[in-house]
This record gives sequence, structure tokens and C-alpha cells, in this order.
Amino acid sequence: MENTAEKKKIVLSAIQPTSVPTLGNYLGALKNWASMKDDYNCLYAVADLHSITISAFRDEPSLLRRNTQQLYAIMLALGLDPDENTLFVQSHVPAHSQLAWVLNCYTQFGEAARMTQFKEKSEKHADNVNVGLFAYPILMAADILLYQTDFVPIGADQKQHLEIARNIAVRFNSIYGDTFKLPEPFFGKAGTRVMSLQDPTKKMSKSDPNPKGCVYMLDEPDVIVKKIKSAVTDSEALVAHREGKDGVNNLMAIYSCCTGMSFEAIENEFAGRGYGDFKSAVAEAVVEELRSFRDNYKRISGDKAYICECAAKGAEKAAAMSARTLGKVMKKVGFMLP
Ligand code: ATP
Ligand code: LTN
Repeated sequence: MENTAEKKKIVLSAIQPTSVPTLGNYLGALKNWASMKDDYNCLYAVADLHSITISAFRDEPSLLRRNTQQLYAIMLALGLDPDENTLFVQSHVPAHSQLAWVLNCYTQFGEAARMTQFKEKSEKHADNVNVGLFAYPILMAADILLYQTDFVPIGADQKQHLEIARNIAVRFNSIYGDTFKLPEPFFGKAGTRVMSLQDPTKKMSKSDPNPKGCVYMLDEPDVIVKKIKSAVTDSEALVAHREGKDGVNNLMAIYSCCTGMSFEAIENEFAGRGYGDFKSAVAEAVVEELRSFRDNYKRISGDKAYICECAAKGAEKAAAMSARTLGKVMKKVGFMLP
């Protein structure tokens, strides 16, 4: 009998261990990862190689190690299955760095220089515009293309990176014949861009220096309630999804993601009621949404041996799956085979 896992479409995504993931990471990406885990052949990675493009770990390398382990435990606590899914740490699978180098040589300087994230991050961190930050999307392309990925669940901010991965794949295929599958992005519903609670014109970001703007996935319920209650709204006292009401729109999107309610149903529920009631309901919905995750995390996070065992198993599976594509690439490019 054929192995059904082999016939399932392939899903790959990754997240950087830069800090504890936010509600934005959860609603924009991780919730979708979990919802796809049974119907697809899923590979999910902690993108630790990507995360050394920032300087935060230089003073404290052990923080990178701790964050990586914590993020791996978070993946397990989401209900992802280390046997059915392939859960791994990117640096454990050398094929990612190997393919990235090859793809660097098939990417033009100009096309990498157009990436919005590179422009934004190099403006924000002008003291550390390293070559890794510039090549970041090419490593991400390697992550994706190594596994003949069909779908990549990501937030809207990663759309341009998925496009460059596709462009690199098309270019390589046109020189050497069919080598890489062209991946499609997979966006969730309302959570593709969760905004900061303190400045709803900016995306909620793990690296935001103001922790009040972010709900972190490991925040205690009372902290979540406090942050949502102090979210910036407006002076209109009207729960409605309209242009210019960025703060309210953001809270409505969060509430909709957590409850499954449409914006219209939310407007009806809170018609004639103030923002106080609305914010309490949003906070309660978020706490509820994260409840089973929080319980799982408390159980799993102390068991280092289990986490390491799962990571080793994931790395072995990912290495075996990626070897085929990397081998093909090395041969096609003309490297002498060992
Ligand atoms: P950083 O702030 O450290 O640059 P980040 O918070 O953007 O990082 P990543 O690790 O780069 O997080 O991204 C993980 C996933 O979360 C990606 O798929 C990204 O699109 C998604 N994501 C990040 N922030 C948001 C957000 N505010 N809303 C929706 N999705 C998001
Ligand atoms: N750059 C991504 C994280 C990432 C990723 C990937 C996402 C690294 N490799 C491969 C999808 C597929 C981000 O979300 N900032």
C-alpha cells in the first residue's frame, strides 16, 4: 500500500526565534500552521539562521539557544505532532545553507535590493546593515525550494519574499530544466496583518521596543487583559469597521479571528455599547483562544530531553527529505560529485 503522507501536498513555513511570538505571529501564521497539520505533509522550522541577522544575540549567544528551544516547545504546544509533522531547527539541516549559497548566485543584486523588509530593517538598524540581512530572502527561498513545497502559510508581510523565491525558482528551472516546484503563499483570513495595540498603523512586531503594543503568546491572562484594555482606539465610542478607525478595526479583526464572527455580527453585538465592554470581550476571547496552548506549554516546556529528542527526529526527517533536491541542484550546476 502506498504511504498516504507521500501523496499529501507539502507545506513549509518557519519563524525566527527573535523573541516570544506575538498574537500577530499566532493569528497571521501559527494558527494556520496548526490548522493544516493533518491534511498536509507539514514541515515547520525555527529559523535560527535568519535570526542572527539582528545584533541582539551577539552579547548573549546563550539567549539564541534558549529562544530556539523555547520556540520549538511553542511549536509542540500548538498541538503540532513531532511524528506526523516535520518539526525542526533550520541550522540542524545544513542543506539550507548549502542551497542558499547556490541560489545567491542566481539572484541579482538589484532584485534583492528592492525588498521592502530589507529597506525597512536597514533604515531601522542603520548600525548593522549586514550582508546576511540583504541575503535573508534568498535563505528563505532555499528553505522553501528544498522541499518541493506546495504551500507556504505566512502573514501578508512575507508576500514579497515568497515572490522572489518563485522568481529564483523560475530562473533556475529555465536554465537547468524542471528542478523546483513553484510554491504558493497561504494566507489566513483576517489575521494576515495584526497591528500594534499602541500604534495601530504599524504591524505588531516581536522586535517592537514597546511591549505594551504586543500581546505575547506566553503573557499571563491578566497581562493580556491589561494590554488589550489599554489599546489605542478613538473618541467616537462606535464599534464599526471603517476607514480611519485603525485601532477599532484591529481589535475587531482580532476578535473575529478568535470567535469566527463576521464584522457585521460584531457591530451588532456591540451596538450602543462603549469600548469598555468591547475591549473586555476581545481580551476574554484572546485569553480563551490561547488557553489550551498555554496549558500545553506549561506541561512541555520543562522537559528539555523530550524537546531535544523531537528536534533530533525532525532534523533527521528534514535532512532526508531535502537531500534529493540538493543533490539534483549540485549535479545540474556542474559540481564534481563526491
Ligand atoms: P520581527 O519583528 O522579529 O522582525 P516578526 O514578528 O515579523 O519578526 P517572523 O518570525 O519574521 O516575525 O515571522 C513569523 C510569521 O509571523 C511570518 O509568517 C509573518 O508573516 C507572521 N507575522 C509577523 N507579524 C505579523 C503580524 N503583525 N500580523 C500577522 N502576521 C504576522
Ligand atoms: N522570513 C520569515 C521566516 C521564514 C520563513 C521561511 C517563512 C524563514 N524561512 C520559509 C516561510 C517559509 C518571516 O516570517 N519573517
